[in-house]
Amino acid sequence: MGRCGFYTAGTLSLLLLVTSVTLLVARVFQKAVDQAVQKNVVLRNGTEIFDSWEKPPLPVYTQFYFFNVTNPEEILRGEKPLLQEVGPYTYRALDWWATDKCNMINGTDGDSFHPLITSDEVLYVFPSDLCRSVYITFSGFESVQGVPALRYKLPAEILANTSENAGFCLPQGNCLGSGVLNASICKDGAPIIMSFPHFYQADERFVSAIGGMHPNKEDHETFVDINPLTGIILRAAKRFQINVYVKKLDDFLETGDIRTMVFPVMYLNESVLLDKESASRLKSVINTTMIITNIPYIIMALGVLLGLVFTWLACRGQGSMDEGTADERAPLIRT
Ligand SMILES: *[C@@H]1O[C@H](CO)[C@@H](O)[C@H](O)[C@H]1NC(C)=O
Ligand SMILES: *[C@@H]1O[C@H](CO)[C@@H](O)[C@H](O)[C@H]1NC(C)=O
Ligand SMILES: *[C@@H]1O[C@H](CO)[C@@H](O)[C@H](O)[C@H]1NC(C)=O
Ligand SMILES: *[C@@H]1O[C@H](CO)[C@@H](O)[C@H](O)[C@H]1NC(C)=O
Ligand SMILES: *[C@@H]1O[C@H](CO)[C@@H](O)[C@H](O)[C@H]1NC(C)=O
Ligand SMILES: CC(=O)N[C@H]1CO[C@H](CO)[C@@H](O)[C@@H]1O
Repeated sequence: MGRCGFYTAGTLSLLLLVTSVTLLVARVFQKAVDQAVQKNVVLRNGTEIFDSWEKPPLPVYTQFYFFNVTNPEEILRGEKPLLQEVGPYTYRALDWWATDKCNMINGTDGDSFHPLITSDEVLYVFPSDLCRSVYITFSGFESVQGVPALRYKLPAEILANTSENAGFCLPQGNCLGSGVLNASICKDGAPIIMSFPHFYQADERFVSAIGGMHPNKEDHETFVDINPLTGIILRAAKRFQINVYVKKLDDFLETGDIRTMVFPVMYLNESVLLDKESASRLKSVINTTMIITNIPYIIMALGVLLGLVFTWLACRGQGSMDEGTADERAPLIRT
């Protein structure tokens, strides 16, 4: 009986260890999970996730901030404008915009962000308000309502005065500087200049030309927190500012003295945040996949445990065998 258990434990332990290593090397469970995620999370009509995302559970809020001019007469006389931020005026974005196309949060429909995102990826999006496609890059790990997320940000290079962006300077060669984009070409010729709020990440001269600009990362950067397993957006804030290009027109007495400048009109912040109920649903999906991908380690742990039993049996067997011979020797001596 001891001998049988001894060999069973040894063999089983070896088998389990070999199995677990094989499973790990072949990434069997990892692949199965990845496949299941791809099949179920990618939005196709009929899957549960499609139903929930078709009527988006995450409300998109748009907050508008306007700049109140506090010294209009002085501006006309050529002085530096002093602006005061007023707001926010908050709207549910889907009630506000006529079409979904106006939302950068287009990513939530699974088009822009695929499942199984890794941190070295660069993701592309097309915010229609900017009239150009942009990319976001990984910046750090976050947790949204307990759900793990990768934070992606719009890098400063997007609006920087670089050779890659030279093609956006219209007319050709007429670059305005870092942090501003002449969007006139896609705004029916209106002198619209896009930037980040308060000229965040723009050349200092844009900030200092206007009184009341206080750019800061916390309030004015654009970011999105994505769950890497599912590609679902957990939290996001898209923030940009609309400015008009004001030009000194010598021919008009009224505006003859006004400065030439990029004049802020308003900025907005479109934001979403995963609600608690969706978070707990997502957490249970993530936990299930975690357990499944850890099955090889569980098998390995069992193998190690049995190996310990085997060793223990082996050592004890050695001891009892010595005792046995001693016992056997004893009567021999007696006879
Ligand atoms: C999804 O499929 C159902 C029938 O299978 C159809 O009635 C519905 O219009 C489809 N929805 C979309 C958004 O394609
Ligand atoms: C804007 O500024 C004017 C003074 O220039 C002031 O009377 C008005 O109340 C301000 N509006 C808001 C919304 O703060
Ligand atoms: C933009 O960059 C180019 C080349 O680096 C430079 O010559 C030009 O002065 C810059 N323009 C502005 C407005 O900063
Ligand atoms: C912005 O671009 C338009 C053409 O799209 C051009 O006519 C205009 O002069 C540009 N504005 C500035 C300030 O460079
Ligand atoms: C939107 O951004 C503004 C500043 O730009 C900030 O004060 C506000 O809290 C943000 N709203 C949300 C919901 O993140
Ligand atoms: C749901 C939604 O907003 N879909 C839009 C995403 O963006 C593409 C263009 O990039 C539009 O064609 C879709 O209608």
